[in-house]
Amino acid sequence: MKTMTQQLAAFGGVPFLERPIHVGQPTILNPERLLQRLGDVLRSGHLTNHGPQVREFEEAVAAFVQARHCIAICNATTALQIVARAMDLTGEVIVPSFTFIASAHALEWIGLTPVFADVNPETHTLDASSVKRCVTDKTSAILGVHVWGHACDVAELSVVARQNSLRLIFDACHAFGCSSFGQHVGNFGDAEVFSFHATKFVHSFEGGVITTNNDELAARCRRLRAFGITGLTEVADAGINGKMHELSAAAGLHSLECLPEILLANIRNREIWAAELNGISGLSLIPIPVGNDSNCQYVVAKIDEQVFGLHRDQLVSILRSEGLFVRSYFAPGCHRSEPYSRVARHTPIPLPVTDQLTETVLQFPTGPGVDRETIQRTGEMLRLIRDHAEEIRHRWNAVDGAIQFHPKDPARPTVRLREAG
Ligand code: T4K
Repeated sequence: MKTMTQQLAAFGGVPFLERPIHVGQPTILNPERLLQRLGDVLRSGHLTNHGPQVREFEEAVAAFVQARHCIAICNATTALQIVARAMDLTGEVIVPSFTFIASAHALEWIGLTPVFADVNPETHTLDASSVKRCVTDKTSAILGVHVWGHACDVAELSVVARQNSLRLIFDACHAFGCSSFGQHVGNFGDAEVFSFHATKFVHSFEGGVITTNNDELAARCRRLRAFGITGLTEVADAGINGKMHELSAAAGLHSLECLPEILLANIRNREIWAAELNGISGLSLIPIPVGNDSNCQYVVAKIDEQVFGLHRDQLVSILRSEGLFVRSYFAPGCHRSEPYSRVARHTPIPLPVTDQLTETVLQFPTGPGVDRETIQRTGEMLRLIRDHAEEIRHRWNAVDGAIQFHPKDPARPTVRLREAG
């Protein structure tokens, strides 16, 4: 246990974790079973193009989220594009800036204009009143994001969509297995998109799905994901290759089998993180919104710099140097990222909540690969850091911000120089 600030790895001490742990570390609970599934696919000779694994995966996901249709896609970014095309969206689509950049890029890549609205400070999801302020005669849709698995305020967004004749889509990439007031995510709006990227709760290495209860929309999405081909020689639409392949679907099926165990680990870890952060003034866990059942895939906390004594980026750097690879998703926000920051039409209104969250929010690792002891030892370190924040600021300035990074850190996080206070 570290008891003095000079023992912190940032200032030359020994990192507490030689082998780092990551936010989004992929989970493979039963490698033998997965290898068996992958081997079966290879031996079958059916590698892609609507094979049995993809069909089984689609059925399993549809049954799990209780949606009428599930269309498997090679990744969620492409899935968002296929949905937008299937709806013939034009002009502007209102989307939160506080999301992974793919939510915006998916639209930009197919010639739509992402227009950024602000989010609710408690849930971090799209704020309907902010959305209203962004609607113009060019707006064709709203793309809400169930960020951290927090379901958007679907009722309010549906009203705005209806009143303005807009389509409503949800980026549910963080929300597989989540529900809101008893209804599974996957059934909201016109369509929802899940990601099964390797870093997600349930994963297929790379992958995504579209879920919808709209038969016509589902049929068009299916067509668009496979070149728009409808028969041996007939082409009905300008489609793309967005197919998921069989190995991916097999991995997804394996991951689905493991879901109960992963969920239990996530819930257990969240409770341990909550206990450790409790009482650390200036650092608080973001609560799961009322009415939500969460997959607890993200453990999200917020730092109050005035109370804690350090900026979020300083804390992130200090923890990363210890081998605890925390993240600061989604700084700096899409509206402050290229190419959107250069073009005013993307950000017609101020986004004060987004600007605040992108400076203050951080995520801790979780999943079955993270154990109680690691979280508890991190808690001890967080208390040491908070109790010695002033001394740390002085040390930080003494080394001119040139703190030590963990040898295995690929990120070399942005170091901010702070005035000694
Ligand atoms: N919408 C939202 C709201 C999203 O969050 C995302 C994706 C999308 C849309 C698009 O979905 P996809 O098109 O990807 O299906 C990661 C993921 O790459 C990305 O999928 C995810 N969101 C985002 C939130 O997180 P990075 O840049 O943080 O990934 P990376 O490479 O830093 O991985 C995280 C950590 O996990 C690394 O530190 C190392 C570890 N890792 C990662 C991979 C991939 C491993 O140990 N092994 C691995 O194979 O974006």
